[in-house]
Amino acid sequence: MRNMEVKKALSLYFIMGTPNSGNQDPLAIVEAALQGGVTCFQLREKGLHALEGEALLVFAKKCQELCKLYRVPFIVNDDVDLALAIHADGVHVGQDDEQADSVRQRIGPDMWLGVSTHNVQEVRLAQSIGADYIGLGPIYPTSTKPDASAVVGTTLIEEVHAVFPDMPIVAIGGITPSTTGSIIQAGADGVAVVSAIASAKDPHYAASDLSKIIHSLQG
Ligand code: 3NM
Repeated sequence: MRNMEVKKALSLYFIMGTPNSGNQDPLAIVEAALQGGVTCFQLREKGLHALEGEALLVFAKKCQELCKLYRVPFIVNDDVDLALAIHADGVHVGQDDEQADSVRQRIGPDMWLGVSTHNVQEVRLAQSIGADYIGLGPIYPTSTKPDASAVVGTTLIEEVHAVFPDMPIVAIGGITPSTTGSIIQAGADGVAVVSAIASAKDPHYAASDLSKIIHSLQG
């Protein structure tokens, strides 16, 4: 069942673009994260010196190849044209990106659609247009997304999980190994992180540490 497949993939959802890689090789970070046990990868190429055009296409294909090797879904943030061009497994959009209902029409029924949400009303709308999962955040303050909206805390996870028990939920924003437990306990199916893995001294260790914590809680 697709819902279960999506929930499983959300367990440890790694998000990255080249601007998040500091002075490390971005592809090496992606591979280390996959080796460490991330269960989904999203290419989010945003910020200073973000790749565009052909360079973005080439990088996206390399990320996608790595994800295929590790049998992990490959999701593209925002850029529906890119996702369609390379047959990504899914697309993730925010509230400011292309309207989610038009994205669903463009990508068809098979590709996964994820939508960033910040309150119950946005979750209801996301569900009505056929989102496969929702991102909920920022749970904690984050410096990775300068235009992030107000911090929502774990209480919003509990609220959304109570109202939409079947909706796959991934929590995002400032999540670290020490806060992962409370997020899963609040009802999220997983955690989405950028800096906890991309900015770690050892991304492989960081991913496997998070993976162990999540698996110990999910059983
Ligand atoms: N979206 P980090 S917060 C990409 O609240 C993104 O929708 C957010 O990065 C939202 O794990 C965020 O480094 C950044 O805090 C998450």
